Amino acid sequence: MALKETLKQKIEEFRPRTTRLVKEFGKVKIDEVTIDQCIGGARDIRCLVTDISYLDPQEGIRFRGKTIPETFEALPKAPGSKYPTVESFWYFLLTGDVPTPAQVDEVCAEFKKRQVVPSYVWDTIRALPRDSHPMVMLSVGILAMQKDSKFCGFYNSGKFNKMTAWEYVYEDASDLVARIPIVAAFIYNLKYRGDFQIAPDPSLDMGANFAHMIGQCEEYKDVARMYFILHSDHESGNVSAHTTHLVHSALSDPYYAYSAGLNGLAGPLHGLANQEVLDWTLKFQEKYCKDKEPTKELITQALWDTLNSGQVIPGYGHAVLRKTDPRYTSQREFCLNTPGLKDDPLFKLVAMIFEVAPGVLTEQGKAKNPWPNVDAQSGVIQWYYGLREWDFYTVLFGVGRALGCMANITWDRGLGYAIERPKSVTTAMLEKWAEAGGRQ
Ligand code: AMX
Repeated sequence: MALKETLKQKIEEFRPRTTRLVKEFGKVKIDEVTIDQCIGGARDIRCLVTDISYLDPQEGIRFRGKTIPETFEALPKAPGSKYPTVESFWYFLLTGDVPTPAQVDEVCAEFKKRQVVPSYVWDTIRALPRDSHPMVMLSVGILAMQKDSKFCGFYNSGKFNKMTAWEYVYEDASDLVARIPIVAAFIYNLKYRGDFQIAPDPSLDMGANFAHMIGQCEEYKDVARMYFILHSDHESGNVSAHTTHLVHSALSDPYYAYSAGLNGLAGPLHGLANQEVLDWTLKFQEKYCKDKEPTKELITQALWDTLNSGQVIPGYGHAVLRKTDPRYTSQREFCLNTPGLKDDPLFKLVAMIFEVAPGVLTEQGKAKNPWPNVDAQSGVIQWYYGLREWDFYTVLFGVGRALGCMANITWDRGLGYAIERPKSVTTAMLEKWAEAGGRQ
C-alpha cells in the first residue's frame, strides 16, 4: 500500500483514541506546575503529545519505540550500505511500520517527483548577501516556497475540512522533506564552491544524492544517511520541534512552520551548538597547543577558562537527558569503525574532551547533565570528510530535523490538535501564591 494510503488508515484508526481521552478523561490530572518551571523554561511539564519519538532521560531517544541501534537494524538498507535510506526512515516515522523494500522504492520514486525546487527559490537565496549565515539562507529558501503551499491553497479554497486537512499537510511536508537537501546543497555550493551547482542524480537515494550534490566521496553517502536520521526527532519539546508545532497550530502551513522551527534551531543553545563545538575545538588547538600535543591537563584548563568567562561548554549538557546522548555514541561508533577517522587527530581530541569535560562540569556543579549531546561529536565527522565550513553544520541538522517536524505536524492535523495557547501569569501573582504556599 502506498505511504499516504497507509497513513490515512492509521490516522483514521487512531482518532478515536484521542477523542476518547479528551471526552472521557479530559479532567484527569497528569502534572503540576511549580514556580521554578514557570520561570525556568517550562522544563519537564508534561503538556505535549507525540507518538513519533520519546526521550527518556536515562536511555535517550526512541523513534517509534525503537532505540537508535534497533532503528538502524530494522530498516531496509541503502544499496551496498549498512545504513538505511532516509526514505525508509521517513516511512517509519510517519507510520510506525518498518517498510518493505518495495514500499521504500515507492517513497524514493515519489521523492524524485517532489524534489524539483521552483527556480524562484534560487533567485531568492541568491538575492541575500553572500555572507548571510547559511541558516538564514535555508530558512528563507523554505519560506519562499510557501506561496505554492497545498495546505494554504486548500484552506483558501472555501472547502476546508478538518478531517482531510492533514492530507494537504502531508503533501507539503513530503515536498519539503524531499526538497530540503536539494536546497541545502545549493546553499553549500553557492557559499563555498563559487556557485558551482551539481544537478540531482535521479538514481540516488536522499543521502547519496546529497553527497553527490555537494561533490562528496562515496563514503560520505552513509554519513549523510546517518546524520539526517540521527538528527530527525527528539520528541516535541525541543525548540525547533516545538516552534514548528506551535506555528502550525495556528494553521500556518508547513513552510511557515518549519522556517520558524529553523530559526529556533539556529540558536547556540540548540542546533548551532555543532558549529560552536568545532569553533571551540579549533580555537583550543590554536591557543593551547600551538607547539605541543593536546593533553587532558590543557583541555581541563581550557574548559575552566571557558566557564570562567561566563560561556557554556558547547556540546555538553541537555534539558532532558541525564546521560551520554546515544546520538553522540552512535556517531562515535561510526568514527571508531571508520579506518582513518578513528586515528584522526581531531577525533582523538574530541574523544579526550569527552574524558575530561564531564568531570569539569560536575566539579563546577551547575549543569544538571555533564554528559555530551549530539553536537559534541557531529562536526568532527564533517571535518574529516573535508566539509570544513562549520557554519554549515546546523544546516545539516536542519535537513534531518525536517523529517521529525514534518511527521509531527502531519499527525497534529490528523488528530486535530488545537491552537496552542498556554496561560501566562504576572510576577505579582506568583509572589502572592508563593506567600500563600500555592495558588488559592
Ligand atoms: N556548559 C556550562 N554551563 C552549563 C552547561 C554547559 N554545557 N550546561 C548547562 N549549564 C549551566 C546552565 O547554563 C545553567 O546555568 P545558570 O544556572 O547560570 O543559568 C545551569 O547549568 C543549569 O542548566 P541545566 O538545567 O543543566 O540545563 P538547561 O536545561 O537550562 O540547558 C542546554 C540545556 C543544552 C541549553 C545547556 O546544557 C547548554 O547550554 N549546553 C551547551 C550548548 C549545547 O550543547 N546545546 C545543544 C543541546 C542539544 C541540542 O539542542 N542540539
